[in-house]
Amino acid sequence: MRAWLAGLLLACACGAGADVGARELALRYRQPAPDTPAGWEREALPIGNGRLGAMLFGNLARERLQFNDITLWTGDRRTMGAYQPFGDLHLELHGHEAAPGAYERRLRLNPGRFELDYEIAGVRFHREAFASHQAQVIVLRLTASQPGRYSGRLRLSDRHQAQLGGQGTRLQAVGRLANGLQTASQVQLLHEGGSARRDGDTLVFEACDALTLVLAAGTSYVADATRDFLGEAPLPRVSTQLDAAVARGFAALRAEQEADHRQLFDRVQIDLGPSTPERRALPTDARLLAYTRTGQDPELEALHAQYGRYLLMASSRGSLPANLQGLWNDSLTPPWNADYHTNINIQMNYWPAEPANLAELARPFHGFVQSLVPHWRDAVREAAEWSIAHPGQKKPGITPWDMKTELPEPSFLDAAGKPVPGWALRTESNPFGAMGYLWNTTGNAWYARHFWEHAAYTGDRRFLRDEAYPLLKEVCAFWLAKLKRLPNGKLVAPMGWSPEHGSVEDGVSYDQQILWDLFDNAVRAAEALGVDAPLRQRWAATRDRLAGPQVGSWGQLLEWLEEKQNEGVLDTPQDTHRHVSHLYALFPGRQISVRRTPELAAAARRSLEARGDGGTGWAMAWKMAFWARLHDGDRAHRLLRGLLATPGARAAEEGRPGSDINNQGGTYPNLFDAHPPFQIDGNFGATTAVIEMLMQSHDGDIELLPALPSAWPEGAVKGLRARGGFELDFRWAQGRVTHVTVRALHGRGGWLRIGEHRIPLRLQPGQSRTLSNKELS
Ligand code: FUC
Repeated sequence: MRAWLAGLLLACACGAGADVGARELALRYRQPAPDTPAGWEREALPIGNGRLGAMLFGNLARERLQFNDITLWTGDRRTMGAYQPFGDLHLELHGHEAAPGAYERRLRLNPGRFELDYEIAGVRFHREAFASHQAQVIVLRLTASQPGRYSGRLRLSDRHQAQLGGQGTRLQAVGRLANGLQTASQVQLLHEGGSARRDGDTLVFEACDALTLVLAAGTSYVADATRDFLGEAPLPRVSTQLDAAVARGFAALRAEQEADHRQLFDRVQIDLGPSTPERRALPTDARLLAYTRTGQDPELEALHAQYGRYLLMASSRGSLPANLQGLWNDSLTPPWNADYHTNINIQMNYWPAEPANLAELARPFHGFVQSLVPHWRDAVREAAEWSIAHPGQKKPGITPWDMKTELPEPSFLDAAGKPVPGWALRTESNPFGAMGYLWNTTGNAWYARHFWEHAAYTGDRRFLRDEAYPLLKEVCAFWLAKLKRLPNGKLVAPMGWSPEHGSVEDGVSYDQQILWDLFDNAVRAAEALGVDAPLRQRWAATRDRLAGPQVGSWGQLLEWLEEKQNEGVLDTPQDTHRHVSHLYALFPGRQISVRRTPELAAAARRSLEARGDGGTGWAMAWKMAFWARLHDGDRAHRLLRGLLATPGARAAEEGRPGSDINNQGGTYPNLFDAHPPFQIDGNFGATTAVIEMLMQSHDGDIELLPALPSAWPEGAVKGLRARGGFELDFRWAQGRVTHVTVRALHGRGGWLRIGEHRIPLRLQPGQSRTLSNKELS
């Protein structure tokens, strides 16, 4: 292992100077991002501390730092509203109009910092910005190689007409939205040399040597349904945070942020092999174009995988969970309200959390679910009461945005006509309890999986007992009441919708597979806790009586209970719809496996072949994970080639129509995932799928290199997490594992698997074991 570490250090050392490449884990550009909506989306660079985030453009004479707070939403319990931009810092610098030399802007994933360097008339200018989790502020610092070079103005603007004001060299904006949410932001300008004064809503500075801007912002959102999610006015908290940060000073803030960031980020290293010096030398936008054309840039692939970890750290820490755009949004009317979509998107955001060794970042998702369950229960009760009050009547349905037919509302009454217990989800949701669009009834069980997985990876028994298990139990109760028995004795979820595809009907495969997973997870949870033996048996029996996956006439895995006949492209090999939700059992579920259920795995493969390799960003990421579970590394890698490419490039190459929303996905120059438009789930899904290609632990054993593509013959990873409480480092050469170290966090037994070779682990919690080459072959 030491040799491997030395290798890494060597690689970093080689990367210094002109040849700095992806091993340094940085995105680099030689021009600013245009300050336009497209420039924001595709070229500006994100920083964040899990609650506060900002986008930086790297413009010289007029820079904008656009900022967000993840809790700033319009809407309320009844209306969806949308996730909102907060405000902007506008920095105007005199004498910066000339064309610069030696321009480079960078986002360094580690230590989590935006940096900018340029030269004007022989003066070297440097900027850096970061978001501190501990201090809860965003910091932007500007320095120069000569004194007195900074003269200009700073303005704070608010996107919701907040009251502007200020004191000394501090500006503030205090506001209230129509939904009652209160906001406050403050920025303080610290200057070295020169002078600074306030002029109305603007700060004017002259001949300063260096500037430090410290920004604090917040809202009154509180994760508490009993208070309608509206808490204390944020101004006192925001100004206390700013006072404290200013008192600490730049150097201390920076050191603290860096240490905190590294403590999470450094847990995992991913080396997929070396790229050529030519590729390393390219800025990221040009590098992405080169990759789109010919691939062959494992360091860019590793950078992209690590970027998913960076983005999760920046958008999911201590507050609401990452939304459709993480927490970065510059629009009052963002696509899909930048909301919490329940039928793939928020789940995909959280796929990497456990295997990529960021388990604590899953907690905002858990907290979100727990705080909203009371309202989601109400939604089920209200729907059931409507049915009771309108016997025999059908509630008006909803026509999906991409369909012409109205789809019906399901019922929430049990066989005896009583309301079912528990909660359920529609497809869209906001953080105040409002939901919209069609019901996604098994969304509750999919959310429950995330609680079970957190327990399975971390071994946190208290979490399992107090949080995961009660939630699993309630969702099981909902489904025990709602499942319908067919004449053949099989159980089906009534009136479900295979996400955004086909009609609303009984027993859609997506629902059936999620429910198998739910009951299986609940049984495991009860077993781990040693509780509820009779209930456990009932859950197991229910799981075994669910209508299961079936193979159709052309060898496909059926998406619906019965094969469709004459319903257009549905259920034909011509169907290339982006959702392939009926393969849930393959990933993230485990009902279908190449080893245990080879016929079903073959059918899943047939379905995937037909659906094709295109997709929206998230669809391609999911397909990557499917192929990884099918142990086809080259095919998974082919999906990565499409995903990590200029949006639509793969579709164009395959001659598919340019306007079809289902296949225009890709990656923008700032490495944000393109649905299109920007949607962050594909970033998180791709990180997860890369890990699934290298290691899997869903099927009992911890399997190394289950789907290694020929593009990555050599490589190494450090710090990946496996279910059962293990952490692994391993390296490979010529496609074969050469070194493995397993650390048991709370795990004991278990097996390591490499192909058909299995090695018993026999570890005690806290122990680690390094396997020699001999043991591995
Ligand atoms: C689901 C998907 C769309 C999009 C939206 C946010 O509705 O079908 O492709 O990702 O979520």
